Amino acid sequence: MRWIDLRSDTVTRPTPEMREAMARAEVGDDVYMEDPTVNRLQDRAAELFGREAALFVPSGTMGNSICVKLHTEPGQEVVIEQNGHLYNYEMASMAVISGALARPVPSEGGLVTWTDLERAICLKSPFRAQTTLICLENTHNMAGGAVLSKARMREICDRAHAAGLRIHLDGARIFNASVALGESVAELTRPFDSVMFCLSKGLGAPVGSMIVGSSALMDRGRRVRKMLGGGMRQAGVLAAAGLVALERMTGRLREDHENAQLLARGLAEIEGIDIDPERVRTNILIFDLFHSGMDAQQLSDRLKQRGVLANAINPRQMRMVTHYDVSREDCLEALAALRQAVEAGRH
Ligand code: TLP
Repeated sequence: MRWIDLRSDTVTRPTPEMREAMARAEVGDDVYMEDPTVNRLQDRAAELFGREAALFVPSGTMGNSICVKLHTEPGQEVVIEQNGHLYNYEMASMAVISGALARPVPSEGGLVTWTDLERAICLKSPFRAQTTLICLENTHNMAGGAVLSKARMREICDRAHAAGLRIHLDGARIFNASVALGESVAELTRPFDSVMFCLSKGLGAPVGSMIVGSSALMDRGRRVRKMLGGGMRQAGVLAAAGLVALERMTGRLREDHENAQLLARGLAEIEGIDIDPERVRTNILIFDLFHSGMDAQQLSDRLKQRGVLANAINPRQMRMVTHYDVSREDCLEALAALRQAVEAGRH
């Protein structure tokens, strides 16, 4: 059976060009920093982000974990939007690896403001742990791929720095934000102390993420990566796919956004499903099916019977993510399956 897999953009398989680049990759031992392909990928990422250095890491989770560790001491606080990935979906890494306490803050639709964050910051107190780090996420996964504007990020970074805080960006999907905003990733991320972005989501690489920042920070990051078991050896076979991802796959993200729009508009027409297509700006859509009388797991099961995979994120909400391996035709097919599944649920 050929699945239409809308569970995540992590499910993409490497393109033929990636496979070829992987087969041909020149390699060396990256723990000795002697893998020419990893070095090229790191140089290229640093260049694209206008930074001194970049570090190739096995996953987004490890990239975020390294950055939190670099910016905090045990017993300090990290302020983060309450639905942030780093707080909710990284196995409490912040607490376990860094000994840091997450201080989650609510926001309107995931689009956190300085005012939201400021309330939670504690610089000096005889009782409370000191805040030293703020983490932002752009695009915001669990806010349905919501996009923080350049101006908003700039304001938050400037104010955080003025307060003596450091600021990290979980930019797993920063290229989606870049396409949606029409701004380069360098421009968007310049004021952050560190940025993590993923090669293995919308960009289609099989494995890998990057962190970027100053040379001094990345040197320390390399040591933390080793400590966490992320020192890879002939990782050039993976980096080769990452280079193809960076050079060839960023421009086409627009198609994923258009397909997400198509899905959102179709979904909005199905009775019992609530979604505002205007709020879908990138490749993630989250919709509510409370009024359909079905719970999200039931709908997920019914869709599966019709060849469509999508995850329930709670009993009344579902998430769909568009990517390189789903076409416009697939999205139309998925919509037909959704209509049938919701209709069947009514009987
Ligand atoms: N997100 C995955 C799941 O973990 C939910 C997905 O399917 O969307 N930051 C953000 C914003 C992410 O969305 C993810 C993965 C990560 C970090 C972690 O990246 P990996 O999976 O490479 O560790």
